[in-house]
Amino acid sequence: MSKLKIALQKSGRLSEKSVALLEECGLKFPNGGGKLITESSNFPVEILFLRDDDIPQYVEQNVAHIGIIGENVFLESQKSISIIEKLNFSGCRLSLAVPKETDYEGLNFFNNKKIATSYPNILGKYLRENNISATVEVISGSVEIAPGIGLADGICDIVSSGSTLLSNGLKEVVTVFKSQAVLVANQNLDSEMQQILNKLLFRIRSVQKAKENKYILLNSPNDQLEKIIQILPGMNSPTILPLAKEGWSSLHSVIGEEKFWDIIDELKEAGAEGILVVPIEKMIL
Ligand code: PRT
Ligand code: ZN
Repeated sequence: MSKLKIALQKSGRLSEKSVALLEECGLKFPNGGGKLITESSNFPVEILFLRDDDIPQYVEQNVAHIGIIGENVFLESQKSISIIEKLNFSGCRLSLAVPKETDYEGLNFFNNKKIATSYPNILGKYLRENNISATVEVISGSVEIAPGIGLADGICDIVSSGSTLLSNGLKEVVTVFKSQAVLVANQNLDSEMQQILNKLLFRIRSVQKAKENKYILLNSPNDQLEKIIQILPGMNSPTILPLAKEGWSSLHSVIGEEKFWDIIDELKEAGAEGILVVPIEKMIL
């Protein structure tokens, strides 16, 4: 049987989480060994470990059928491949930054200035769309030192915590693009590969959905049940079980974790007690 070839970053910010995602989908792999190609023992996939920048090309050429990369790398590559799922990890932003003492009043600052970046395509498009005429200096690494050594007036680079900018005396002034890890695929997969991909995608979505939601259990006086059910954002009707204690019930439901923090006080005010919020491992929809 043929195998779906998945390209993952060999070593870097995406590597661990990419492998972890496949493992959460139940795929087993032989441990480590620094191999460049490995097969799952219980799912028809083969993993190719590559530099992230090479993945779009491999996927376009069908050497790998799918891959996990940052959306920034996807956009910059301009390859004919498709994003099939956003993966909610390795979030970051591509931002413009200038030396912190710069008197920056708006995007027009960059007119007739030099900007150093490893993302000339994304930046070029952004500048065109905003009618800014700047010179783009393409460099492949350590972009943040460019202003300090007189190569450029500003930079356009990936930022996550912001500490790299800070320690190089720069300040972030514009977010050009928000990025996260994405699953990309070749646009002409044959039906056998598409079938394996669909099976994998179903598992990925179940894992993702589970991460976004929590299982909530609480105790409620019976005369408050109606009110508490109204407070809970209902994705489906909650389970209600009688408690041994007369006049009380236990209520079980699934809610988005973020929503939970918004409604916790309301729940308590309505008389809910013994509230438990527990993680969900898989959520099949
Ligand atoms: O060797 P290979 O080419 O495979 O790896 P790489 O060095 O090109 O990429 P890598 O591993 O650094 O990043 C892979 C992907 O992770 C990127 O394409 C982004 O989608 C995502 N990502 C998330 C980041 C960051 N966060 C990040 N902080 N990529 C890079 N950075 C760098 C940034 O370039 C800057 O130098 O970290 C620095 C800024 O970080 P803060 O936290 O100081 O703001
Ligand atoms: Zn890279």
